[in-house]
Amino acid sequence: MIISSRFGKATTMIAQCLVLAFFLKFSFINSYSHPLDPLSPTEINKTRQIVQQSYLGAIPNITYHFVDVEEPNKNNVLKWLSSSTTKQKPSIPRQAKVVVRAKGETHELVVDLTKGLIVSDKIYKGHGYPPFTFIELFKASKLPLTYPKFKESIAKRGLNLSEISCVPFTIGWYGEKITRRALKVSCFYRDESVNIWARPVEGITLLVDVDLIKIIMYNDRYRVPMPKAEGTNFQSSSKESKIFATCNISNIGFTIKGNEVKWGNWIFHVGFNARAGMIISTASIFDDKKQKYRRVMYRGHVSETFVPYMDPTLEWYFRTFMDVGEFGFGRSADSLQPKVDCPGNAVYMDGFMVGPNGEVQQVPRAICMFERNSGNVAWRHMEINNPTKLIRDGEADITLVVRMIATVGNYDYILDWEFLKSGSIKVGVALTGVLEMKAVPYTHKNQIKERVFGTLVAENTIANYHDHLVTYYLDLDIDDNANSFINAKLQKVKASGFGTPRKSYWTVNKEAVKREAEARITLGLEPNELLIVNPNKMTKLGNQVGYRLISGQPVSSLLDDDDYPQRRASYTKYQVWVTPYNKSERWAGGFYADRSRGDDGLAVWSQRNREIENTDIVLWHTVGIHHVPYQEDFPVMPTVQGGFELRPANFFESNPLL
Ligand SMILES: *[C@@H]1O[C@H](CO)[C@@H](O)[C@H](O)[C@H]1NC(C)=O
Ligand SMILES: *[C@@H]1O[C@H](CO)[C@@H](O)[C@H](O)[C@H]1NC(C)=O
Ligand SMILES: *[C@@H]1O[C@H](CO)[C@@H](O)[C@H](O)[C@H]1NC(C)=O
Ligand SMILES: *[C@@H]1O[C@H](CO)[C@@H](O)[C@H](O)[C@H]1NC(C)=O
Ligand SMILES: *[C@@H]1O[C@H](CO)[C@@H](O)[C@H](O)[C@H]1NC(C)=O
Ligand SMILES: [Cu+2]
Repeated sequence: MIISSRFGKATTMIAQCLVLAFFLKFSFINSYSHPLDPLSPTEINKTRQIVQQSYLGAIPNITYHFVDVEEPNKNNVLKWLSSSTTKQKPSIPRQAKVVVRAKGETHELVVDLTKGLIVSDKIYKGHGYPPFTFIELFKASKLPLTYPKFKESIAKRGLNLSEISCVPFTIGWYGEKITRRALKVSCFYRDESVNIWARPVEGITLLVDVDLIKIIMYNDRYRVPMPKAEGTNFQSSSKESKIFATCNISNIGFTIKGNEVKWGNWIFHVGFNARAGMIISTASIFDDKKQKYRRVMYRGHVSETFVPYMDPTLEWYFRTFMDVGEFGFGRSADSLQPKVDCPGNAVYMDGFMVGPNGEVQQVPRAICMFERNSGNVAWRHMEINNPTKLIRDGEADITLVVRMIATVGNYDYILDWEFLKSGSIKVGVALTGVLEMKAVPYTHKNQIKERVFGTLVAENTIANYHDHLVTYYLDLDIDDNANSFINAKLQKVKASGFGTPRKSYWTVNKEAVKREAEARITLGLEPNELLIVNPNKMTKLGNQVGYRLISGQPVSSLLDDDDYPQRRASYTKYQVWVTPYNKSERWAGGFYADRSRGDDGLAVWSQRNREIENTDIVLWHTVGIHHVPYQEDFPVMPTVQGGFELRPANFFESNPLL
């Protein structure tokens, strides 16, 4: 417990904290299970065992690229959840989806953990590859250090080879007929700085064939001065006043049973996998008036993240990352630092996934959960128009936050799901970390005569322009599966025939969207309200029950439709899509994102133009920023906040807070 004693009150503060902590009613019960639970360490071990005992085990050096719980049949999960006794619960086979590579082929397996068998084994023949294992990434990053031409390049630059760190980058797809699993490796200079990104060894391109673990192309085109180390460090010596105070822990409390969380009027399930990271499932809210839990969301998680850099030169053009599919937010999940990443009252969950050889990898404190007194007002009012007394009332906005942080190379994505007692869910994406920087000869802006692709943020350092487009998968089920999507347009009407001097007003035209094509929405062009409603359920007053998407600042990719990275991430042209539910359609950029060609993914599925009215539908929403760097983003950038809100819209009979 770290409490500042600057005010000489340390003892009393400790006493208060203990008293408050006593009221914190959270508890863990580990034995509980839920069909959407992530695979436990034991289950990951067992998966490996089953695979190794099959014919695959006889193949030397098979590598594990993905292991997750095989998505169970949704209707069975819902039946399982709604049955009160074990007898009534449908049996849901506990199965793992496994992607391994053996003899240069990608195998997709379904492993039944109860039967102890591989129940499905397919070789994937399409384009694209699963993410690299961390051993492959590690080996690729070490190759330059023993490569004679690279050593020569480093010596020519007068740099010390033992101070070089190299980082592997995925390379996208640029129309090649045949692709290999390959990475480009960029190298950086530490030498008195921990901020490697600030000191790139510019001008070198180095291509690694990952199956061969071999450099297959090397090009040293130009030399520029190494940016200086001074001013690049981001570590701070003093932590005082940089952490959350332990007090005040509020006393409402929450319960965690296995992976299921109960807080306020909410109940939901928190999962984790290597790809999406944190996954929120089966979220329902208790309706006081109806005295029952009502369904809001079946599953929600990050689906893909597109980060294209805007520098078309030889050493940079390929940097057009799809962080979720190529690396994985779960695999990039960092252990949360108590009181820095999450406040003192947070509780933590570990994450588990598979390592390159099928072993269990644990991320301690991958997810945190905490109650937050946001300092906001949940509602308030003062009424002066009562003859006898003035009335003033209100409520503080106390919320529950579930958080993880993915550090994908240079960037840190802080991903929040915040539950409000008003029924809102706020999804937060905050960006911090270090910019990707390019070394240049210039120390002042007035020296720059050629085209550059970013901002001069330090001497000899340009931070290149780029986007962060984070796409969410939101399988909302408002009161049941059968839902419709409404793009309610606000339209101006001429006011005539009313006998008043008003000339105009606006009204709302609500119409359910019939098919996928009309559900591709560019936000910000016209005022509109986006709703997911249940057309079969009305409030007592006859309004369709629903939830509304309140988007953040609209952002979409500005690249040409036929530019290669854009073809792979074509779903980023619209901020909103709606598709009918299909359990295998979850990854907006396609499952095999590495070197993908855009032939799988949201934009392709939506081309079928299926009906989406009064059926089980999924909402996709992209948030993010066009990142124009500024000097303040150097050497490490202050967090930029973004996100969106899902807010009840005629879901309750009246304000649920009262
Ligand atoms: C998984 O297997 C490894 C090696 O076989 C063992 O050391 C570890 O304890 C196992 N973990 C669990 C949770 O079963
Ligand atoms: C398997 O890996 C070992 C050790 O990394 C290596 O010596 C061996 O050549 C590999 N075998 C094949 C068939 O790739
Ligand atoms: C290079 O770096 C290593 C360790 O980082 C150091 O021991 C060595 O003295 C350096 N060599 C030169 C020539 O500066
Ligand atoms: C904690 O909250 C209680 C009640 O809201 C208040 O009386 C107390 O002063 C707070 N303590 C600290 C250290 O902020
Ligand atoms: C579900 O999606 C996959 C992938 O897009 C597709 O192949 C399959 O036909 C779809 N199933 C249904 C029932 O539409
Ligand atoms: Cu950025």
